[in-house]
Amino acid sequence: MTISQINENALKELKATRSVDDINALSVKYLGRKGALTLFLRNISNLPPAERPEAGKMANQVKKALETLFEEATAKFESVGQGMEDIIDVSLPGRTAQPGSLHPITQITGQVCDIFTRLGFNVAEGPEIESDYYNFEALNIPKNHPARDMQDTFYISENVVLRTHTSPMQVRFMEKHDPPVRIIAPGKVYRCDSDLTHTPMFHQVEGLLVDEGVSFGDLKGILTTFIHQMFDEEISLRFRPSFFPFTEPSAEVDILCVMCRGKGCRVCSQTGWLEVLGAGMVHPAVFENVKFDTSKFTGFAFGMGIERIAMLKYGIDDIRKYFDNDFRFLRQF
Ligand code: 2NL
Repeated sequence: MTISQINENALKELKATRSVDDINALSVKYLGRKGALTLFLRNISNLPPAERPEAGKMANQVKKALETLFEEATAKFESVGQGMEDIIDVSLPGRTAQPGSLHPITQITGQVCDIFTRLGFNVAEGPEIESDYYNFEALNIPKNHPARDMQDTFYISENVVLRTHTSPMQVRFMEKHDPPVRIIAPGKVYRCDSDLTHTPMFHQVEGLLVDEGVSFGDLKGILTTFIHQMFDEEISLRFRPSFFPFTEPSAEVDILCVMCRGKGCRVCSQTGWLEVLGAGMVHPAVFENVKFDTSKFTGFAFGMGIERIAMLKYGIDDIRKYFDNDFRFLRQF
């Protein structure tokens, strides 16, 4: 083989290298102890004397050039990490980031807010850490009332709690705004309770409407419209007498079971009805606390658990699924 053939072959093979290891193997093949170029140099003494100087000069030039090229190629592979730019197929489709989506509880909260916004309600906000006054006292829940018991309320200090309902936002709103008031207050609430149907943090939406001449009939109308829009027009409502310290009269609101439509099933415990809301006419004591004129204004209020609405809407039987953060569950919404 002539020196220029050796040179050509070496250059051709250099082009096909993909890694530092490839370069090392090529270096051994051409420049190593038994390498093509080494053998050529060793055999120069066998050439006719007239050809030796030229052949020697050429062979040493090629050797130097190859040594430089191999070094450069090694440096290049080391700097780009084993020649990634040759290995990466730029024509492949990219791996896109998984787009996120809203948590099912956030989605249901949004739907509830949308329905009430269209009915003329504004959305109120407020702190999750509340004073004893806004969480209890202003809502006619006196000291020593069972709802204040240590086992239900997370206390931060003697007079500071994690809000146990979203009502304090409405009290704060009424302190700052004169009637008419039409608000809903969605958000996280906290109770020291944990089992199949209770988590220490859950979500509520409460609503409040105050104006002249507001009646229990208005409450029934608004809640009926809400349930028909949230579920469907065929779902009837049932109001049962109940008690809350902050409403009088008070009612629990049942809806026809959305699973069996009243026939009786596991979800409604064979009753045909589901308890989904609490409501009532705002207690005068609450109005007095926010200095509303009770001779002029009346109002209704209601509250519901978002997890419960979401469980019924999606047919989920265990509330803890909403808090496990299992993507196999969350991706379905
Ligand atoms: C339930 C029951 C209810 C209210 C919440 C309320 C708020 C103010 C004044 C009067 Cl500022 N009432 N809220 C009234 C009745 C029931 O919630 O079962 N919630 C999950």
